[in-house]
Amino acid sequence: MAFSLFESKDKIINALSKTRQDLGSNLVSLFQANPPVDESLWQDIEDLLVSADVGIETSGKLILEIKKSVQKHGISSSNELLEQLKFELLNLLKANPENTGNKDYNSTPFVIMVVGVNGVGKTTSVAKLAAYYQGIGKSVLLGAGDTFRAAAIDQLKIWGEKLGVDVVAHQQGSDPGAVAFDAYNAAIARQVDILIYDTAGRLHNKTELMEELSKVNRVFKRISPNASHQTLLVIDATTGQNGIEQAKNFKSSAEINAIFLAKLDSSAKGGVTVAISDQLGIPVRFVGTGESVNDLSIFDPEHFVNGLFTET
Ligand SMILES: Nc1nc2c(ncn2[C@@H]2O[C@H](COP(=O)(O)OP(=O)(O)OP(=O)(O)O)[C@@H](O)[C@H]2O)c(=O)[nH]1
Ligand SMILES: [Mg+2]
Repeated sequence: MAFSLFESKDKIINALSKTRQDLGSNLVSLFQANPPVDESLWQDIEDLLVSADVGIETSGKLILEIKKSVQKHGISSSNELLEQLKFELLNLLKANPENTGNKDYNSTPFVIMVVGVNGVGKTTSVAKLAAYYQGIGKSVLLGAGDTFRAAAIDQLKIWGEKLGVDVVAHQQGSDPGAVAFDAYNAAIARQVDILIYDTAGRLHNKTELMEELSKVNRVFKRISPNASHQTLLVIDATTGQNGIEQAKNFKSSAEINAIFLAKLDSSAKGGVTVAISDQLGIPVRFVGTGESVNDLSIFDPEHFVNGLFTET
């Protein structure tokens, strides 16, 4: 599997089709009508941004920046305004430098713990990440940390078989910390590059479940105190602004290093990506672009902004 498969511009552009229909096309139509630059235009732009889940705060910030450029550069044509909007969107997406980077691992085995609320796409994303890392020549091991349901363990094992990746799993109902301990030690013994550890879906307001994540993290830390691991939060793009709330809550009880934005292809609320970048200070690293194992794209701000407005 080629590395470039996951950097494909087309994947992001295709996955943005619903958001583009709702946001990009409406913005383009708005500007094509060549409206006077007045309060009612700003309001229309803001309404469109908010309806695509860019969020009130982030939309307000964008409008303010465009207004500043309008004053500074004397912009008056609709075309220039649209270009300025794209520029400001890109600025927000790039504000977090790691959004553009591809630095993933600095210790071996590098542990990626995948967390998030129920049904957001964690286990599928674990499989996609395994395929991605295999594709760039890394050896991968999976840890079945969702011991809550037997089906969850089986689901991961099936992916493991398909990908030819081993899965460290215990019985249903066993301690996720013990799975973490065994999986990490196995990864060390086998000199595996990347250990991807799946977790059970949890509501961010359930304190004891959030505490369980810290416990698992402590297991990894205890085995290898100096290693810097990654906790990757999966957000379901179809939940829009609700995903921001989830992330804020996860962030308050766990150190989240990166975001995997799943189901962008099913969402008309892809504008939430801009809000995530602006409001959370956590880089969006990966985007889920479909249900198959290859439907992963490395997040690229330029491709994203481009894909919001055009199909090519
Ligand atoms: N369209 C689309 N569907 C996705 C994507 N990622 C995951 N899914 C689907 O979302 C559903 C839930 O996926 P899972 O990976 O089981 O989600 P989970 O977070 O592990 O769920 P729990 O373990 O029950 O909390 C499945 O039907 C997946 O096929 C994506 O990027 N695009
Ligand atoms: Mg799961």
